[in-house]
Formats: sequence, C-alpha cells, structure tokens
Amino acid sequence: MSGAFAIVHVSAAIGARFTQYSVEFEPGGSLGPTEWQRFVYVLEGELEVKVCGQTHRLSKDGFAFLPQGSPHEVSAVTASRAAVIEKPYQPVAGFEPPKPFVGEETSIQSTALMGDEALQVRALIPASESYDFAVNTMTYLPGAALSMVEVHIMEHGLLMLEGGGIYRLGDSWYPVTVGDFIWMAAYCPQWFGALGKTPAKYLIYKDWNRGPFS
Ligand code: UGY
Ligand code: MN
Repeated sequence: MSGAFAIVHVSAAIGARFTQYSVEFEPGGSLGPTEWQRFVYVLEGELEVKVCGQTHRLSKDGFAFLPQGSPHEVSAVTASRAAVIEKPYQPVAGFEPPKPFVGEETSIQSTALMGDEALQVRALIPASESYDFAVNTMTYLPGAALSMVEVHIMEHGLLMLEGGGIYRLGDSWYPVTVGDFIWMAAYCPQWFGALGKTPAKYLIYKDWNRGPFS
C-alpha cells in the first residue's frame, strides 16, 4: 500500500484462515494488490473503488466486495479509515465464483435475530453459496444480548463500530468499546451483552457456506 498505514488485527500467523486489518489512508493513499478475495468497509472519509471498468465512491458505512483475481484499485479521496478482510476463495462445484459489488450498510434491510427486535442484523454479502464468507453488522439496543452462549465451527473477526458492552470469550469477560477488535477462533464460546445508553454495533466476519471437510 502507499500513503496508508495498516493495523493487522489477525492473520494466518496466529492461526486464522483469513486476514483482517484496519487501514488509515492519507488523501490519495491506496491499497496494494491481493491474491485473495477482499472486502472493504469504510469507517471514516471517502474511498474510490475501481473494478470491472466502473468507479464507485464509498463513504462511511459503504462497502465493496472484490472477488479473487479481479483487478481493482482502492484509493482515498480524503483522509479515511477502512476495515479490510481478505480470504483465499474456496470454490464449490455447481456455483459460479462471485462477482464484485458495492453497497451501503444503512440501506440494507435489517432482521431481528431469532425474533429479538432489540438485536438487528444486516447481511452485507448476498445469500448465495457462491460466497464462502459472510460479513454482517449486529446492532444491540442498550441491554440487548445474544440469547445463548454460541459455540460453532466458524471463526469470527469482530470490529466494534459503536457503543460497547461485555464480551464473553470462553470463561473470560471483557469490556469492549468502539475500535476494539476480537478474533474468535472456531469453537470459542462467545456471548455479548450491550451496556450503556446508546446502541452497540459491530461488524462481524464469519466463514460460511462451506463444509467442515474442505
Ligand atoms: O453470526 C454469528 O455467529 C454471531 N451471532 N456471533 C456473534 O455475534 N458472536
Ligand atoms: Mn458467532
């Protein structure tokens, strides 16, 4: 990358099967290439994304999915910050590899998690087996919480976007707030409860749509 600074939160070096980093861009700064799929979520400022002959402008809460092997450029129009997720693509028979797209988190319809209106989920990646990972936002009203301690085969990269609360990881309990990052390896027992007077919101990656033997 140039004119940009990366804080690498998690990578294969610690045992994860994806990489997640936060980037701080100067105006005109840009990402370097990747051999993998790339997902970019704007935290602050404005980015320009060029892919497949089209140019897109993304501001806060805008995002781009860039499939593996798609030549693209991501550069900063203004001083900006973004969350970036990269993962080697696992193709699956019968499904076309995904195409690039951009979107805006706030314009995605949310759904209540397991019927709990106080906990809203927005899926940023379409529901198709072409995709081998999911990225969601989860927004908790003050006092809302996951209804169970989850344990699952998928791993997570989690970035706190707003508010705060308590994250349970295994048998430990951590206060978390905006800017905190958590890597949850597969089978890490996990639970979150929102505290404070404003909603808590996080961006969460998980591997998805692929079997445990691949
Ligand atoms: O999608 C999830 O697994 C999500 N409910 N996990 C979490 O918030 N820690
Ligand atoms: Mn989970």
